[in-house]
Amino acid sequence: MADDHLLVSTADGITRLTLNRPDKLNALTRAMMRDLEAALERAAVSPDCRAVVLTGAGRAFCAGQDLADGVYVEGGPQPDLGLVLDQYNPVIRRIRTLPKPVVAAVNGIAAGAGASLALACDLVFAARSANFMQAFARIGLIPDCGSTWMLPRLIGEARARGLAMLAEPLPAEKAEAWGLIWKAVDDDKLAAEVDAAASRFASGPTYGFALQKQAFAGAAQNALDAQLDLERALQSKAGASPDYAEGVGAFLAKRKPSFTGRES
Ligand code: LHQ
Repeated sequence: MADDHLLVSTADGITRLTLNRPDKLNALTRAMMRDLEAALERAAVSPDCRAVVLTGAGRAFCAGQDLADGVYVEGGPQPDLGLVLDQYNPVIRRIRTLPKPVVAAVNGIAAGAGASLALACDLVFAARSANFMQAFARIGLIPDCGSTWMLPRLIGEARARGLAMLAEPLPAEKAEAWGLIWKAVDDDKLAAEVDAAASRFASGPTYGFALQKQAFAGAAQNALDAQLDLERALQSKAGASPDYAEGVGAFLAKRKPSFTGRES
């Protein structure tokens, strides 16, 4: 990669993506978003990747859009931020539809689009010292990158509106208590906890996880009746996978399953 604003490495079935502009709290430039999307595309199809971890270098997870990266003109007509979102939205969609689990390791402040990026992940671990901030209102914007969709679903309308309109930092422990994230952990335990989860995913039923993501995506729009049909269709696929045969076989034989993660 020409630039080191995004560190990418894959080992032991886990692709690690590290936002790497620590001096700017990993604020997102358009070049970073382009590289992040490309890295996610590779992770989606690479047989070497069965789980993705997204984190930030230094003291922050991500401070959102880099406000010095051509998104503001002093005194002049303002650029069309919709065009910027043309680069962000594919990343959010890619995370949500990635056929592998994506784990966010929120090591410090996650603000604006940085918070949205974390919340788009399947499982969010955060260091106890980290905060989530819907910073958008501080600069006259609305929450984007999926936050207006995710927040009310995760924590309800009242809290979603409070976070968005007051734009105050929400400490990781409260984020966990509210159900915004999976888990707040001691700062010095974050890496180990995330590694343990990612390793578990990397040796898990990858295809089944992909189907789970499809089921949850469907549930966001379906009534129960339609969701039951969707579950039936997806479960038929899961049940035809070698990992189902392996899982049940291992259970009955009282041994540890060895999942390939494959569809067939
Ligand atoms: C930054 C940033 C930053 C540039 C810290 N940009 N440099 C927007 C537009 C377009 C379309 C897509 O959608 C979006 C969505 C968004 O993400 S809007 C929200 C953008 N983010 C923000 O408004 C947050 C701005 N940052 C902050 O409020 C603070 O930095 C927080 C509260 C995150 C952290 O505060 P501190 O711990 O006090 O750190 P700091 O402010 O001193 O920042 C450290 C450095 O990072 C500093 O640079 P410098 O060269 O002075 O040391 C900041 O300028 C830089 N930085 N965020 N978003």
